[in-house]
Amino acid sequence: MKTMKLTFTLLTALLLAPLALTPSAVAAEGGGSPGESRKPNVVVLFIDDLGYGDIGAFGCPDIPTPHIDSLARDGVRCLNGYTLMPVCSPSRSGLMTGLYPQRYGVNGNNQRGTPIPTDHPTIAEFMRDAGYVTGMVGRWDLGDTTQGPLERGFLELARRQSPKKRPEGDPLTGEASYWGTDGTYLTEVQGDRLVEFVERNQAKPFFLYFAPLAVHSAVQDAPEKYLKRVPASVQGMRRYHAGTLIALDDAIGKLLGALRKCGLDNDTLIFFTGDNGGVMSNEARNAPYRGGKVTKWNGGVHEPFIVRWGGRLPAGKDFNGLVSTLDIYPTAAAVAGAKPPERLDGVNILPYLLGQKSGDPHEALFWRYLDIWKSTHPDPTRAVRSGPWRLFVGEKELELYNLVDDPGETRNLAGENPERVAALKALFDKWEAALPAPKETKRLRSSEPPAGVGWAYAGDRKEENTGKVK
Ligand SMILES: [Ca+2]
Repeated sequence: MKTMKLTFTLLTALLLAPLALTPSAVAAEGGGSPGESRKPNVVVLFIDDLGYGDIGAFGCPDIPTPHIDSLARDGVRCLNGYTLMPVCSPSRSGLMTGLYPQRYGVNGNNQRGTPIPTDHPTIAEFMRDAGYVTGMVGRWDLGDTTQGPLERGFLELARRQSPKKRPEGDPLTGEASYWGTDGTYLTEVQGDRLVEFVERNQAKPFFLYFAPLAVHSAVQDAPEKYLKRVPASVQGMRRYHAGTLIALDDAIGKLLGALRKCGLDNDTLIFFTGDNGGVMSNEARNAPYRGGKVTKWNGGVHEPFIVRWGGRLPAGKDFNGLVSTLDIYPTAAAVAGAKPPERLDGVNILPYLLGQKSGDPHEALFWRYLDIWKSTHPDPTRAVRSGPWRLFVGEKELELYNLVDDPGETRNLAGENPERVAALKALFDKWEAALPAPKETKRLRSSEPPAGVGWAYAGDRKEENTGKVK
């Protein structure tokens, strides 16, 4: 323990010195002796099917999201933040491992159930081993059936209180239900679980991962009380989508209230982003970008991305460099004051957000999405972004767009820029050459949080299950 503390103190001094520790940040480590720096908490809010243009702080004109907007007001708004895939499972997998999921054979939702590496710590395992209480509320949807959240690093896990399928849901897609069999609405329950976790663990450093079902289908489950708060001008499926998003904003408001009440605003680094673009058939808004969930276009992967750390990061600042959900792991490792695994694809973005480093954190970001054997998505996506440029490396043609001048990806400039195309294609080819060849795999199941009410705990910690959900 002494060695750990010494290591932590040294690493903290090295890693956090440039961040100018404020007096309020100096608190007891893990409730220990006063005068030591407390390890900051890390909270990751990873929203399902979130359109770039559906948050007020990112230009949404018609859905109120005041609590999420407050994160941007009090933190850094990253205007070029990206997720790893235009679909759920691989994006979640890559966030947890800090690796492009294609590195271990995950190229789409059809490879759901593929194991994540066993010789590489997940971000939850890493933070747990760095002395954090790790907690998760929400969807997992990655790894194989032996690699659930409690097996891969989370000590505390909110049970799944709603059925996995709506009784009247689409028989093919089996939309997940927001309604519990006991009449509870999932997003509200999840908001309460977030508060419970913060209050229970307020004296210790914690890592909290919130991966809500919202705003994934079935948005028509949104309760009337939220639909009443949707502006009258919002109609059709977007009305239900808006109600679902308003409920989510309230849940995040509950979490922020708990952090404030516990005096943790300046001891908590918060990431807010999404797993993939908004569902176009639900009338989600991905503007100004083209496409959305499952498409190859920028709207499928360009996400709202906010980083807030009270008293440390600037408030109300915009950052234009390329950032990725891959960066969450190494950034969390830096604030935990522990050495990250060597094999990570992201970077610690804090020096960039603080203005200590200039330029782009990434020379390029890459996508390969190959759910090609699914008749509804016949086009494989191979793409690279560098600076303002995004190149699609199609099997038949190359497409080049300048996202600053043409966010809607309407003008293919490949023909006019052969040298740029060649340079970007070389970057992509180099990245892809290091990946295993894609294999078509049988769609498998992932592990999911256990059903019931309340919390489940890792290992031999006490079990708590006060109800059953069918
Ligand atoms: Ca999703």
